[in-house]
Amino acid sequence: MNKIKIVFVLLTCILFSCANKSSNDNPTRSNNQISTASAGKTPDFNPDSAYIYAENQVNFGTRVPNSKGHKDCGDYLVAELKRFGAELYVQEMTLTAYNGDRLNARNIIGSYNPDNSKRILLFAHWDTRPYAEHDPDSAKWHSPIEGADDGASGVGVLLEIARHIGQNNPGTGIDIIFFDAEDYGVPEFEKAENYVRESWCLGSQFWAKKPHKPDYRAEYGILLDMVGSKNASFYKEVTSTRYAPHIVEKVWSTARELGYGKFFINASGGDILDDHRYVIAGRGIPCIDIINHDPDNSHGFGDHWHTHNDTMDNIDKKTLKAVGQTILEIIYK
Ligand code: AHN
Ligand code: ZN
Repeated sequence: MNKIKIVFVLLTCILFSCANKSSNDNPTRSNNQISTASAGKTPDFNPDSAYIYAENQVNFGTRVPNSKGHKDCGDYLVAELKRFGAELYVQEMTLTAYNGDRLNARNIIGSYNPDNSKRILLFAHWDTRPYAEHDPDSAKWHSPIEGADDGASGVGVLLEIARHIGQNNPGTGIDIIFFDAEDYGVPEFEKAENYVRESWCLGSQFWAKKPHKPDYRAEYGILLDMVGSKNASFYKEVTSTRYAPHIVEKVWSTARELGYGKFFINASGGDILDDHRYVIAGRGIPCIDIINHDPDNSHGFGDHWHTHNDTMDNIDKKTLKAVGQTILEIIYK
């Protein structure tokens, strides 16, 4: 009798683990089935995929608004988010740059579980800077940068996160926004009196005034900016700590628990003008910025920042993994 019971229990266990496995591997989405299967288990972020998603962007060439590289890369990002099962919103805009240039721009938005009122917003900018004003060679200041770290890394990590969400529904509402025209700010070689703070982050400024859904709400937002370089250090950015201290703590402590304390430094860094500011100010959503900060550099960023050295050679899969796994842990736990 007891033996029969044991065999029955064993068989039930085996059956259940098979059921879980097959629903995990099943790419078609059915909310109940997949969220049960995924409960409590964070997927394994694959840094090789994130690296390839960054490299694919760089291979389109520089992604300055109005260029062919920009158009092609935007189409690629739309196709990837669709492939990963997101519901797409593409916000097309004509923006005016500090110098009067008219920029054809797109904010590319992928949503998961669009009807869930509990939402997390993840964002990064996908455009690249038209200038390289920190390049040691001043003859090259006026040409656009490759932006492997500054642009492609954050988007690459978010695409790998989208792939997991599409395969393994966490249940929570997730919106991934690739903002355009973040990096068209007044260059430092312009006269100081021509400096305009609002020349940065044009895509997020547009969205903050006119979100893809009226009255859009999210519990909180996380911006990834320059999250790919070797030995990156992410300090607790000042605006993030002011408006979303609980999210800063949650992300930094999660990273530490996962063994990524070398990247996520338990100290305050600079106060950075970035897309998160406009999402906080315009929508009232508490947001943080995970951004590589170098306190020893006069401009506060890595040596390759806004130079022609911002290439895939500086991208390290260990950094992509630290950031991507930490965000997945936050989403799934
Ligand atoms: C400024 O340089 C004003 N803010 C940094 C935001 C940025 C530029 N992120 C990437 N490129
Ligand atoms: Zn930049």
